[in-house]
Amino acid sequence: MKGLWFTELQTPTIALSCRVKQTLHWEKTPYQELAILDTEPFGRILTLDGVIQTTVADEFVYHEMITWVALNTHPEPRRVLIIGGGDGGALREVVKHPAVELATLVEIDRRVVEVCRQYLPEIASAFAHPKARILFEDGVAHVRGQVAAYDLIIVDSTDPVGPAEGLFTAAFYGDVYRALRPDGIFVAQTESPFFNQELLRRIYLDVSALFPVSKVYLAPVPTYPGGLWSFTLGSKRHDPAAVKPTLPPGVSTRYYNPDVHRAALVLPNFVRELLKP
Ligand code: SPD
Repeated sequence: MKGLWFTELQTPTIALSCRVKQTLHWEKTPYQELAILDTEPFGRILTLDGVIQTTVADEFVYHEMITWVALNTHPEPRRVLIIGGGDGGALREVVKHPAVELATLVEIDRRVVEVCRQYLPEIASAFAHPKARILFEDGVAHVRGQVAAYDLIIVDSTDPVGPAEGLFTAAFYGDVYRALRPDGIFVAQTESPFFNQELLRRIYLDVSALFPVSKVYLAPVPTYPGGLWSFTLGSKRHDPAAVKPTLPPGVSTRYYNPDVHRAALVLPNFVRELLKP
């Protein structure tokens, strides 16, 4: 293989490699190793500790699906909290919704935001939006201090190792429940349904124990392990499978639409089995 290649060891026995045109940025922040690479197949990519977080080629699927299923389930999502999401993709989607008055993004690592603003402007396009409030602090601590403060809480985290570990615990989900308003909705990225089955099952059962409505839904993200990604949603009142999702006028998306919303909630048998109590 000629040239420079980036390789992510996605599981102990599987790797994804892609050819790199140029390393645009590399640094060690106080939290992690951060790189922006320009790659042949995916364009610019953000990696943290050697793990692909987002690519300009497929980010729209992930960022639309982590936001719009909940945005379109809640009748009036006025106050939205995003935990993590330092590349800005989830924020870009949330501020599109006309009902959103304030989108608070809590990111522990300031450098992720600064570097993405510089190198990934199409993803990091909403940091200066008038509805956006950016806090550089620990998401777990932020949520612990809130009571009935948010309509939606979206956890757009890295994998459950290092800085993000606390975002995958039952204690954190309890704090999220308290931080949500009486008809609030929680959604989190919950890894691969092929390679993280125990984790996905445990999160779903923890979320189901708290929220009257709990769902897992799936979307394809080619650069994530296995290519199929899971999201877990807990809702105090509104059921994403029962609502008739419609995109607000003027909002345009590349992947999400109301049919995709409904279809994403239909699970294959092996995932249904996995989630059985
Ligand atoms: N295996 C990588 C999973 C990363 C999920 N979150 C990415 C954040 C993109 N905004």
